[in-house]
Amino acid sequence: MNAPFEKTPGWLDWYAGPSKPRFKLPPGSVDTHCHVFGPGAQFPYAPERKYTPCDASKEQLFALRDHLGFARNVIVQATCHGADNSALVDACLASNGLARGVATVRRNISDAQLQQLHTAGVRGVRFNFVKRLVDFTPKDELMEIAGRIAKLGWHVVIYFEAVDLPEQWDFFTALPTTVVVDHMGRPDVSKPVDGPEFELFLKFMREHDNVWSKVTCPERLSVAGPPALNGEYNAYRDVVPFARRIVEEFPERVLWGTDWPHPNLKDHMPDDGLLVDFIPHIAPTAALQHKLLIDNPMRLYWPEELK
Ligand code: 0GY
Repeated sequence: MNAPFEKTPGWLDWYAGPSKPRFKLPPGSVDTHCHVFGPGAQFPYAPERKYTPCDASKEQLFALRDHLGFARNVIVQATCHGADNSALVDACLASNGLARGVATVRRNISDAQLQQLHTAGVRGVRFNFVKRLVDFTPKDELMEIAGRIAKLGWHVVIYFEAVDLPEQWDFFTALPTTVVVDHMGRPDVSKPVDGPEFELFLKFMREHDNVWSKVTCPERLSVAGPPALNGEYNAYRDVVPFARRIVEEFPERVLWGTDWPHPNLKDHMPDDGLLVDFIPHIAPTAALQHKLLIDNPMRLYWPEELK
């Protein structure tokens, strides 16, 4: 069948044939940030989307999970699907309980629809503040949604750029749920790790113990880039001090994920095996790795299994 959607020009496809990681993930590890895209012929991309991706199906996601050595996934609704969570729900339902979801919803969603999402495995909503990805949603609408999903025990995932944190501070700190920040609030890693911009992010976490961070996306944040020189692992080395700082200061509130299939990367596409090899550089001990990869995600997404 012809693909009904044309990819955005310059869009890079995800990396087929990723390497086997050298770092062996502890059994039960969770990839807490990944997406499914379509397939567009079955789950059409949203009319209001800002990009058209290549397809990335649930079967391909689950194959990557097994290849890398993860046990579970948390599938995050990508903006190209807008507030139509059908592909996400389909993937969660097909996962035999091994995938949870983070959805995008609007204020017109009914309580019954929220309950259906919950039954499918959704445990959070995502609020996106990255201007190239979404149009502005009024804060009163977001706060209303946060209040409703709090009653289901869900959390809010926020995605924003570091420069926007001061402007969003009051809103973020008023959210009534656990708040999970995507990709460490996208620090500019060409600035010092002990400079004022990243310090504000640390203060955000320090002063609000409901705030968690995904220490994800070195490939998106790195200026140094991916190559492993002289056979030694040094990919995305400029991101390491930022992620490690968060992991060491807030070991109970960090999550890790691949971000497969890596939307909107235009210069290079990461080898997901190499991304897994990044983990011991930011979580250098077995105890930190266990919290990052198993204890924390299980507490947030599968708490019933810990009882
Ligand atoms: C990510 C990052 C990006 C895209 C999205 O939902 C999305 O479209 O999140 C991005 O372009 O930075 O987390 O996948």
